[in-house]
Amino acid sequence: MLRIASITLREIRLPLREPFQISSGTMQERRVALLELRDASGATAWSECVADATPNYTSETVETAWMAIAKWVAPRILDTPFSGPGEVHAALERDFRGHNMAKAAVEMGMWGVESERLEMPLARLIGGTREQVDVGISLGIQDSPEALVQKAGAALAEGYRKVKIKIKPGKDVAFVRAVREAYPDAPLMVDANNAFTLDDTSALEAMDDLGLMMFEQPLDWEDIVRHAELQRRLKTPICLDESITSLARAQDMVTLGAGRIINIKPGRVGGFSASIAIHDFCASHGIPVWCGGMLESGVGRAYNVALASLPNFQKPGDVSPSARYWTRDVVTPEWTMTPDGQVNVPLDRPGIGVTVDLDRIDDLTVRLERLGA
Ligand code: OSB
Ligand code: MG
Repeated sequence: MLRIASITLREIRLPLREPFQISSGTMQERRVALLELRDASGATAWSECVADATPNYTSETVETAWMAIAKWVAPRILDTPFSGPGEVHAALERDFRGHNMAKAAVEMGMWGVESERLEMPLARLIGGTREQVDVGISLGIQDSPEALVQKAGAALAEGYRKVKIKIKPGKDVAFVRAVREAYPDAPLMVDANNAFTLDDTSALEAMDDLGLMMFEQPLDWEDIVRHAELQRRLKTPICLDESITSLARAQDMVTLGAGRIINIKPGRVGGFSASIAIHDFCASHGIPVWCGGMLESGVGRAYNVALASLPNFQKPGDVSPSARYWTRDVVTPEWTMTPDGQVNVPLDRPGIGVTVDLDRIDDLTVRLERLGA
Protein backbone atom coordinates (compact mmCIF):
# COMPACT_ATOMS: atom_id res chain seq x y z
CA MET A 1 0.00 0.00 0.00
CA LEU A 2 1.35 3.37 -1.09
CA ARG A 3 0.26 6.36 0.96
CA ILE A 4 2.11 9.64 0.58
CA ALA A 5 2.28 11.60 3.84
CA SER A 6 4.11 14.70 2.63
CA ILE A 7 5.58 16.41 -0.39
CA THR A 8 8.24 19.10 -0.11
CA LEU A 9 8.20 21.31 -3.16
CA ARG A 10 11.25 23.42 -4.01
CA GLU A 11 12.31 25.60 -6.86
CA ILE A 12 15.97 25.69 -7.78
CA ARG A 13 17.75 27.75 -10.43
CA LEU A 14 20.35 25.92 -12.44
CA PRO A 15 22.43 27.85 -15.01
CA LEU A 16 22.99 26.04 -18.31
CA ARG A 17 26.61 25.79 -19.47
CA GLU A 18 25.59 27.35 -22.76
CA PRO A 19 22.31 28.90 -23.92
CA PHE A 20 19.91 26.49 -25.63
CA GLN A 21 17.93 27.96 -28.52
CA ILE A 22 14.84 26.36 -30.05
CA SER A 23 12.47 27.90 -32.60
CA SER A 24 10.26 29.43 -29.90
CA GLY A 25 12.90 30.88 -27.56
CA THR A 26 16.25 30.65 -25.81
CA MET A 27 16.98 29.21 -22.37
CA GLN A 28 19.96 30.45 -20.31
CA GLU A 29 19.11 28.68 -17.08
CA ARG A 30 16.54 26.19 -15.91
CA ARG A 31 14.05 26.91 -13.20
CA VAL A 32 13.40 23.44 -11.86
CA ALA A 33 10.74 22.38 -9.41
CA LEU A 34 11.96 19.43 -7.36
CA LEU A 35 9.71 17.32 -5.15
CA GLU A 36 10.61 15.15 -2.21
CA LEU A 37 7.84 12.67 -1.45
CA ARG A 38 7.58 10.77 1.80
CA ASP A 39 5.47 7.66 2.21
CA ALA A 40 3.69 6.72 5.43
CA SER A 41 6.14 3.78 5.66
CA GLY A 42 9.07 6.23 5.73
CA ALA A 43 10.28 5.62 2.18
CA THR A 44 11.23 8.81 0.32
CA ALA A 45 12.00 9.76 -3.26
CA TRP A 46 12.82 12.88 -5.25
CA SER A 47 11.20 13.79 -8.54
CA GLU A 48 11.32 16.71 -10.97
CA CYS A 49 8.76 18.83 -12.75
CA VAL A 50 9.88 19.62 -16.30
CA ALA A 51 7.82 22.81 -16.78
CA ASP A 52 10.05 25.77 -17.59
CA ALA A 53 9.82 29.51 -16.89
CA THR A 54 7.71 30.41 -19.94
CA PRO A 55 4.96 28.57 -21.82
CA ASN A 56 6.87 28.19 -25.08
CA TYR A 57 6.99 24.39 -25.27
CA THR A 58 3.55 23.59 -23.87
CA SER A 59 1.21 25.87 -21.95
CA GLU A 60 2.60 24.88 -18.54
CA THR A 61 5.17 26.90 -16.59
CA VAL A 62 6.92 26.56 -13.25
CA GLU A 63 4.25 28.85 -11.75
CA THR A 64 1.25 26.97 -13.13
CA ALA A 65 2.74 23.61 -12.19
CA TRP A 66 3.56 24.78 -8.68
CA MET A 67 -0.01 25.99 -8.22
CA ALA A 68 -1.53 22.85 -9.72
CA ILE A 69 0.57 20.60 -7.50
CA ALA A 70 -0.11 22.60 -4.34
CA LYS A 71 -3.83 23.17 -4.94
CA TRP A 72 -5.07 20.04 -6.68
CA VAL A 73 -2.61 17.25 -7.38
CA ALA A 74 -0.99 16.90 -3.96
CA PRO A 75 -4.26 17.25 -1.98
CA ARG A 76 -5.79 14.55 -4.21
CA ILE A 77 -3.11 12.00 -3.38
CA LEU A 78 -1.86 12.94 0.10
CA ASP A 79 -2.88 10.49 2.82
CA THR A 80 -4.78 8.50 0.23
CA PRO A 81 -4.04 4.79 -0.03
CA PHE A 82 -3.16 3.45 -3.49
CA SER A 83 -2.46 -0.21 -4.16
CA GLY A 84 0.43 1.04 -6.30
CA PRO A 85 1.65 3.95 -8.43
CA GLY A 86 -0.11 2.47 -11.45
CA GLU A 87 -3.43 3.72 -10.05
CA VAL A 88 -2.44 7.35 -9.70
CA HIS A 89 -2.66 8.55 -13.30
CA ALA A 90 -6.27 7.43 -13.72
CA ALA A 91 -7.28 9.09 -10.45
CA LEU A 92 -5.71 12.39 -11.49
CA GLU A 93 -7.21 12.22 -14.99
CA ARG A 94 -10.66 11.59 -13.59
CA ASP A 95 -10.57 14.69 -11.42
CA PHE A 96 -8.43 17.30 -13.24
CA ARG A 97 -8.01 18.39 -16.86
CA GLY A 98 -4.56 19.13 -18.26
CA HIS A 99 -1.56 20.15 -16.15
CA ASN A 100 0.30 17.06 -17.32
CA MET A 101 3.73 18.18 -16.12
CA ALA A 102 2.38 18.94 -12.65
CA LYS A 103 0.63 15.56 -12.50
CA ALA A 104 3.70 13.78 -13.85
CA ALA A 105 6.01 15.22 -11.21
CA VAL A 106 3.85 13.72 -8.46
CA GLU A 107 2.98 10.51 -10.26
CA MET A 108 6.59 9.75 -11.16
CA GLY A 109 7.68 10.57 -7.63
CA MET A 110 5.21 7.93 -6.46
CA TRP A 111 6.89 5.38 -8.77
CA GLY A 112 10.16 6.49 -7.19
CA VAL A 113 8.77 5.98 -3.69
CA GLU A 114 7.40 2.56 -4.66
CA SER A 115 10.83 1.51 -5.94
CA GLU A 116 12.33 2.52 -2.57
CA ARG A 117 9.55 0.80 -0.65
CA LEU A 118 9.96 -2.45 -2.60
CA GLU A 119 13.76 -2.04 -2.64
CA MET A 120 13.94 -2.41 -6.40
CA PRO A 121 15.71 -0.35 -9.05
CA LEU A 122 13.12 1.95 -10.64
CA ALA A 123 13.92 0.60 -14.11
CA ARG A 124 13.11 -2.94 -12.98
CA LEU A 125 9.90 -1.87 -11.23
CA ILE A 126 8.49 -0.52 -14.50
CA GLY A 127 9.59 -3.50 -16.59
CA GLY A 128 12.76 -2.13 -18.12
CA THR A 129 14.86 -4.72 -19.91
CA ARG A 130 17.92 -2.76 -21.07
CA GLU A 131 21.07 -2.37 -19.02
CA GLN A 132 22.28 0.48 -21.20
CA VAL A 133 20.44 3.16 -23.13
CA ASP A 134 21.68 4.75 -26.36
CA VAL A 135 22.31 8.47 -26.04
CA GLY A 136 21.63 11.25 -28.53
CA ILE A 137 22.39 14.95 -28.27
CA SER A 138 20.02 17.80 -29.03
CA LEU A 139 21.88 20.78 -30.50
CA GLY A 140 20.28 24.20 -30.18
CA ILE A 141 20.00 26.59 -33.12
CA GLN A 142 23.45 27.98 -34.00
CA ASP A 143 24.50 31.25 -35.59
CA SER A 144 25.99 29.71 -38.71
CA PRO A 145 26.19 26.39 -40.55
CA GLU A 146 29.92 26.31 -39.73
CA ALA A 147 29.25 26.60 -36.00
CA LEU A 148 26.68 23.80 -36.25
CA VAL A 149 29.05 21.52 -38.21
CA GLN A 150 31.66 22.06 -35.52
CA LYS A 151 29.19 21.18 -32.71
CA ALA A 152 27.90 18.13 -34.56
CA GLY A 153 31.44 16.91 -35.23
CA ALA A 154 32.38 17.29 -31.59
CA ALA A 155 29.25 15.37 -30.53
CA LEU A 156 29.96 12.52 -32.94
CA ALA A 157 33.56 12.36 -31.72
CA GLU A 158 32.29 12.12 -28.14
CA GLY A 159 30.32 9.04 -29.14
CA TYR A 160 26.73 10.29 -29.34
CA ARG A 161 24.59 7.86 -31.31
CA LYS A 162 22.25 10.48 -32.75
CA VAL A 163 22.55 14.20 -33.43
CA LYS A 164 19.32 16.18 -33.32
CA ILE A 165 19.49 19.61 -34.90
CA LYS A 166 17.05 22.31 -33.85
CA ILE A 167 15.72 24.23 -36.85
CA LYS A 168 13.43 27.13 -37.69
CA PRO A 169 12.54 28.82 -40.97
CA GLY A 170 15.70 30.40 -42.35
CA LYS A 171 17.93 28.27 -40.17
CA ASP A 172 17.12 24.99 -41.80
CA VAL A 173 18.22 23.56 -45.15
CA ALA A 174 21.66 25.18 -45.42
CA PHE A 175 22.48 24.29 -41.81
CA VAL A 176 21.37 20.67 -42.05
CA ARG A 177 22.88 20.14 -45.49
CA ALA A 178 26.25 21.42 -44.23
CA VAL A 179 26.22 18.82 -41.45
CA ARG A 180 25.15 16.08 -43.84
CA GLU A 181 27.95 16.96 -46.27
CA ALA A 182 30.52 16.96 -43.48
CA TYR A 183 29.24 13.67 -42.02
CA PRO A 184 27.62 11.64 -44.82
CA ASP A 185 26.73 8.60 -42.69
CA ALA A 186 25.95 10.21 -39.34
CA PRO A 187 22.60 9.49 -37.64
CA LEU A 188 21.00 12.93 -37.96
CA MET A 189 17.51 14.29 -37.34
CA VAL A 190 15.88 17.70 -37.02
CA ASP A 191 13.39 19.21 -34.56
CA ALA A 192 11.35 22.28 -35.57
CA ASN A 193 9.26 22.73 -32.41
CA ASN A 194 6.20 23.76 -34.47
CA ALA A 195 7.93 26.41 -36.59
CA PHE A 196 6.54 25.32 -39.99
CA THR A 197 3.10 25.37 -41.59
CA LEU A 198 1.47 23.25 -44.26
CA ASP A 199 1.38 26.30 -46.54
CA ASP A 200 5.15 26.38 -46.85
CA THR A 201 6.81 23.02 -46.67
CA SER A 202 9.55 23.79 -49.19
CA ALA A 203 12.33 23.62 -46.57
CA LEU A 204 11.05 20.27 -45.33
CA GLU A 205 10.87 18.98 -48.89
CA ALA A 206 14.42 20.18 -49.50
CA MET A 207 15.59 18.20 -46.46
CA ASP A 208 13.67 15.07 -47.45
CA ASP A 209 16.65 13.74 -49.43
CA LEU A 210 19.25 14.24 -46.71
CA GLY A 211 18.82 10.78 -45.21
CA LEU A 212 17.49 12.09 -41.90
CA MET A 213 16.18 9.65 -39.30
CA MET A 214 13.08 11.81 -38.75
CA PHE A 215 11.50 15.27 -38.72
CA GLU A 216 10.38 16.03 -35.17
CA GLN A 217 7.19 18.07 -34.68
CA PRO A 218 7.38 20.34 -37.74
CA LEU A 219 3.82 21.71 -37.38
CA ASP A 220 1.59 23.15 -34.68
CA TRP A 221 1.98 21.96 -31.09
CA GLU A 222 -1.51 20.44 -30.87
CA ASP A 223 -1.81 19.29 -34.45
CA ILE A 224 -2.40 15.76 -35.69
CA VAL A 225 -4.45 16.19 -38.88
CA ARG A 226 -2.05 18.48 -40.76
CA HIS A 227 0.91 16.27 -39.86
CA ALA A 228 -0.96 13.44 -41.58
CA GLU A 229 -1.18 15.50 -44.76
CA LEU A 230 2.49 16.42 -44.45
CA GLN A 231 3.55 12.80 -43.87
CA ARG A 232 1.84 11.86 -47.14
CA ARG A 233 4.08 14.38 -48.94
CA LEU A 234 7.37 13.31 -47.32
CA LYS A 235 9.34 10.08 -47.23
CA THR A 236 11.28 11.01 -44.07
CA PRO A 237 9.34 9.73 -41.03
CA ILE A 238 7.62 12.38 -38.94
CA CYS A 239 8.15 12.02 -35.19
CA LEU A 240 5.59 13.72 -32.96
CA ASP A 241 6.61 15.35 -29.69
CA GLU A 242 4.36 18.22 -28.50
CA SER A 243 1.18 16.77 -30.05
CA ILE A 244 1.34 13.50 -28.11
CA THR A 245 -0.11 14.36 -24.72
CA SER A 246 -1.85 11.04 -24.02
CA LEU A 247 -2.38 7.47 -25.21
CA ALA A 248 -5.42 8.71 -27.15
CA ARG A 249 -3.27 11.17 -29.15
CA ALA A 250 -0.80 8.38 -29.95
CA GLN A 251 -3.72 6.28 -31.20
CA ASP A 252 -4.90 9.25 -33.30
CA MET A 253 -1.43 9.57 -34.83
CA VAL A 254 -1.49 5.94 -35.91
CA THR A 255 -5.11 6.03 -37.11
CA LEU A 256 -4.48 9.10 -39.26
CA GLY A 257 -0.91 8.33 -40.32
CA ALA A 258 0.32 11.59 -38.82
CA GLY A 259 3.73 10.20 -37.93
CA ARG A 260 5.78 7.00 -37.75
CA ILE A 261 7.81 7.58 -34.56
CA ILE A 262 7.00 9.06 -31.13
CA ASN A 263 9.22 10.99 -28.77
CA ILE A 264 7.93 10.11 -25.30
CA LYS A 265 8.56 12.66 -22.56
CA PRO A 266 6.95 11.46 -19.37
CA GLY A 267 6.32 15.02 -18.18
CA ARG A 268 4.35 15.87 -21.31
CA VAL A 269 2.02 12.86 -21.08
CA GLY A 270 1.32 13.00 -17.33
CA GLY A 271 3.86 10.51 -16.02
CA PHE A 272 5.02 6.92 -16.19
CA SER A 273 1.67 5.13 -16.52
CA ALA A 274 0.78 7.11 -19.63
CA SER A 275 4.33 6.74 -20.98
CA ILE A 276 4.21 2.97 -20.53
CA ALA A 277 0.75 2.78 -22.11
CA ILE A 278 1.99 4.75 -25.14
CA HIS A 279 5.13 2.61 -25.28
CA ASP A 280 3.08 -0.61 -25.25
CA PHE A 281 0.60 0.67 -27.83
CA CYS A 282 3.44 1.73 -30.13
CA ALA A 283 5.19 -1.62 -29.68
CA SER A 284 2.05 -3.43 -30.82
CA HIS A 285 1.71 -1.14 -33.86
CA GLY A 286 5.32 -1.20 -35.08
CA ILE A 287 5.97 2.40 -34.02
CA PRO A 288 9.45 2.95 -32.54
CA VAL A 289 9.68 5.33 -29.61
CA TRP A 290 12.55 7.16 -27.94
CA CYS A 291 12.88 9.21 -24.79
CA GLY A 292 12.87 12.97 -25.22
CA GLY A 293 14.40 15.42 -22.80
CA MET A 294 13.54 18.75 -21.21
CA LEU A 295 17.05 19.72 -20.08
CA GLU A 296 16.36 17.87 -16.84
CA SER A 297 18.56 17.99 -13.80
CA GLY A 298 20.04 14.70 -12.65
CA VAL A 299 16.79 13.93 -10.82
CA GLY A 300 14.53 14.05 -13.88
CA ARG A 301 17.22 12.30 -15.91
CA ALA A 302 17.01 9.30 -13.57
CA TYR A 303 13.36 8.83 -14.51
CA ASN A 304 14.07 9.26 -18.22
CA VAL A 305 16.87 6.68 -18.13
CA ALA A 306 14.64 4.20 -16.29
CA LEU A 307 11.83 4.75 -18.79
CA ALA A 308 14.18 4.40 -21.76
CA SER A 309 15.18 0.95 -20.53
CA LEU A 310 11.82 -0.40 -21.75
CA PRO A 311 12.18 -2.59 -24.84
CA ASN A 312 10.46 -0.43 -27.49
CA PHE A 313 12.70 2.57 -26.80
CA GLN A 314 14.45 1.67 -30.03
CA LYS A 315 16.21 4.91 -30.89
CA PRO A 316 18.74 6.96 -28.95
CA GLY A 317 17.14 9.26 -26.38
CA ASP A 318 17.81 12.89 -25.49
CA VAL A 319 19.43 11.66 -22.28
CA SER A 320 22.81 13.35 -22.48
CA PRO A 321 25.23 13.19 -19.54
CA SER A 322 25.15 15.81 -16.75
CA ALA A 323 28.22 17.62 -18.09
CA ARG A 324 26.43 18.44 -21.36
CA TYR A 325 24.09 20.73 -19.42
CA TRP A 326 25.62 21.72 -16.08
CA THR A 327 28.93 22.70 -14.58
CA ARG A 328 27.80 20.65 -11.63
CA ASP A 329 24.65 18.51 -11.37
CA VAL A 330 22.49 18.17 -8.25
CA VAL A 331 22.97 14.40 -7.91
CA THR A 332 25.75 11.96 -7.15
CA PRO A 333 27.02 10.21 -9.06
CA GLU A 334 26.54 12.56 -11.99
CA TRP A 335 25.18 11.02 -15.19
CA THR A 336 27.94 9.99 -17.58
CA MET A 337 28.13 8.54 -21.08
CA THR A 338 30.37 5.68 -22.18
CA PRO A 339 32.81 6.41 -25.04
CA ASP A 340 30.46 4.56 -27.38
CA GLY A 341 27.44 6.67 -26.51
CA GLN A 342 25.49 4.80 -23.88
CA VAL A 343 24.31 5.55 -20.38
CA ASN A 344 24.28 2.75 -17.84
CA VAL A 345 20.89 2.06 -16.28
CA PRO A 346 21.50 2.01 -12.51
CA LEU A 347 20.50 -1.52 -11.55
CA ASP A 348 22.76 -2.05 -8.56
CA ARG A 349 20.63 -0.23 -5.99
CA PRO A 350 16.99 0.41 -5.18
CA GLY A 351 15.23 3.59 -6.19
CA ILE A 352 16.07 6.10 -8.90
CA GLY A 353 19.77 5.23 -8.83
CA VAL A 354 21.28 8.58 -7.82
CA THR A 355 21.42 10.53 -4.56
CA VAL A 356 20.51 14.18 -4.41
CA ASP A 357 23.22 16.50 -3.15
CA LEU A 358 21.16 18.21 -0.46
CA ASP A 359 23.76 20.87 0.39
CA ARG A 360 23.90 21.91 -3.23
CA ILE A 361 20.12 21.88 -3.56
CA ASP A 362 19.79 24.01 -0.42
CA ASP A 363 22.22 26.52 -1.95
CA LEU A 364 20.21 26.67 -5.17
CA THR A 365 16.73 26.77 -3.60
CA VAL A 366 14.76 29.97 -4.15
CA ARG A 367 11.45 28.83 -2.65
CA LEU A 368 10.11 25.93 -0.66
CA GLU A 369 6.63 24.77 0.31
CA ARG A 370 5.75 21.81 2.44
CA LEU A 371 2.54 19.97 1.61
CA GLY A 372 1.01 17.46 4.02
CA ALA A 373 2.18 16.32 7.42
O1 OSB B 1 11.56 19.73 -28.31
O2 OSB B 1 12.69 18.13 -27.54
C1 OSB B 1 12.36 19.31 -27.49
C2 OSB B 1 14.33 21.07 -24.72
C3 OSB B 1 13.38 21.94 -24.26
C4 OSB B 1 12.15 21.99 -24.86
C5 OSB B 1 11.86 21.15 -25.93
C6 OSB B 1 12.81 20.24 -26.39
C7 OSB B 1 14.07 20.24 -25.80
C8 OSB B 1 15.18 19.39 -26.25
C9 OSB B 1 16.22 19.09 -25.21
O3 OSB B 1 15.33 19.01 -27.39
C10 OSB B 1 16.72 17.71 -25.19
C11 OSB B 1 17.55 17.45 -23.95
O4 OSB B 1 17.02 17.46 -22.83
O5 OSB B 1 18.75 17.21 -24.12
MG1 MG C 1 11.00 18.15 -29.59
